[in-house]
Amino acid sequence: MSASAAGGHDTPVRAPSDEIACRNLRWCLALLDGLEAAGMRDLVISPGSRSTPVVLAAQRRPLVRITPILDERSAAFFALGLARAGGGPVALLATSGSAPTHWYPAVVEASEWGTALVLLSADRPPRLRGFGANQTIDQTRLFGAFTRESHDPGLPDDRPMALKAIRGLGLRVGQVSRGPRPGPVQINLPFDEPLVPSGDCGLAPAAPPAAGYAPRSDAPIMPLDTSVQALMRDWPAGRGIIVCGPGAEAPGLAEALDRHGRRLGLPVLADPLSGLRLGAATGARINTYDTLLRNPPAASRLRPDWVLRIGRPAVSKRLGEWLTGIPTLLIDPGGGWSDPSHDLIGRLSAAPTAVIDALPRAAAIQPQPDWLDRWRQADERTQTLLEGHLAVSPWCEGHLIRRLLERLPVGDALLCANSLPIRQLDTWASQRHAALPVFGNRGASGIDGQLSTLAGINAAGQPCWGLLGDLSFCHDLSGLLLAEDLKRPIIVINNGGGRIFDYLPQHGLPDFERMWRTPVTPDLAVLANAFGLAHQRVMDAADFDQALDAARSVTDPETEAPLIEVVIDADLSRRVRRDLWQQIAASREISAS
Ligand SMILES: Cc1ncc(C[n+]2csc(CCOP(=O)(O)OP(=O)(O)O)c2C)c(N)n1
Ligand SMILES: [Mg+2]
Repeated sequence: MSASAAGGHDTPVRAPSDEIACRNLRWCLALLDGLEAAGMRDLVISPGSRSTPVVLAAQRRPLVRITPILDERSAAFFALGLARAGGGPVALLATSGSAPTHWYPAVVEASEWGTALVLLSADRPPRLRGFGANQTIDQTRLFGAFTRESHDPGLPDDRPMALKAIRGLGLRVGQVSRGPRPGPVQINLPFDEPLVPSGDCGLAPAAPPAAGYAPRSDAPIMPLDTSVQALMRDWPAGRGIIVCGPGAEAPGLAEALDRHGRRLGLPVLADPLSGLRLGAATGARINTYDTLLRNPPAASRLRPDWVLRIGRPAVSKRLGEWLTGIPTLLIDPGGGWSDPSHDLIGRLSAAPTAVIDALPRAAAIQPQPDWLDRWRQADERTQTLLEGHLAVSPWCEGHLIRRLLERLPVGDALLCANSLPIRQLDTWASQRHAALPVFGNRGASGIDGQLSTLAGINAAGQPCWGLLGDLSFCHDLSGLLLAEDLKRPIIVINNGGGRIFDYLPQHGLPDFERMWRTPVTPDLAVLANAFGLAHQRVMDAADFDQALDAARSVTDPETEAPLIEVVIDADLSRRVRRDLWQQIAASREISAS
């Protein structure tokens, strides 16, 4: 019930400061909702001011039992006992400053024993840290190696995505605290003042707390950490897709995906860094998703009910946005939590091939050949449109990438740098008969260290070509000292600076060229020569073919590979790319898939 409905008046104008207090409250409600979904039923608090938003939220959660204890050290040992006897996780809450440091001995004990504690340390806003503000210390990573994870999500934010994220964090830390290696997990929670709203923030009235102990429900709808058997049993209903992100590749996976993907009618979207994108086409593989999802009717008709993801989130931003909100199952043999949209409903640390081989045992997965056919049709039509577009457009990255993929010798690999090169590769690397290992530093997506990484891959015995932007090349000039290890050509797309920014909202801001695009002035030929590398500047397709042929004809292992500088007119390239997207959006054939 809103304030106005309760009082029968017009909606009161809320003081701006109340916005902060209400935001704090909504943030904490979402966090507690996530923690409850992971089985948290007990919150042990010690009195304080900064922690107020969490207390106010907990008072609105009838399933949460609140126990106040003055001394934080004692509170933490009490929580430890609760968790030991009743299972966990049990949450602890303290105000900022020295308060949470008193949890330390109990945290150490919980860590050594393996007891599920969730440590909620309220904090002052980050802007006050390190400036002598009252009752403000560095609370991040306060417990060092004694917590399984420690998070510092920043000030509350009540936009829907942020609330979803903090709920997801609550669910995650609750799960992590429970195992497979149970133990304490910290979330540091900074809050701005005011901490107490003057009204009810438009929220429904709080339900009365449950009498006595609430029955503990340890399991969310589907346990996040699960077994293959449980995963197959609880598989969601409806139509699904498999997304293979960066690093997905595993022994036997390509064959398993081909076998079961086709039989079960499951489209397999293969990221350029998945190791599964290129090579003999399999019947279920979809490569042009980043492009075809730019067609709104297709994007809506092809939306699945669930996603099975292997590997890290895909390079394609468009795919990531489109997948947001779809229940996701994650297979990660390393036990990772790559879930940036907070949509996980199941998570399994297992060999991906074993999981794919088990798919036919999932009762909920009924073969749906027409679903896969629809995807394949959209993929083929997009492919045709891409070909037609390349045939008539002026020299740009599409031509370069297609030609490079045609000519890269079998057994060689390619390292593709951030940021436009990997995006262009995502668009244009859609066909090649032979497999091609593609490397990319997509863990943190830096433009740093590309030449050094390339030298390392080559030094490991994998002949590897480089495809870099002009800025990423210059960022790692000292990597050219390793030129001896660069056994294959380095292709540098010189488009006059960081042209990825041309596609971002910063484009057109005052001083855009100097502040964002930051073109480099040195002549790449001079740089290459200074490090003993041959240099060739390429202006069109014929030049490029000739440079590739010349590079491939060098068989002397003592000869260092050349630097091939490909000059691209970035404004023209951007127009070509925009044209393509418009054509895709308007394509009736793709819409009808
Ligand atoms: C180490 C690091 N610094 C800064 C960035 C931010 N950044 C992302 S892309 C980019 C520009 C890259 O320019 P270039 O290599 O020429 O590629 P282009 O975008 O022109 O294709 C920058 C500075 C980053 N990702 N990593
Ligand atoms: Mg550039």
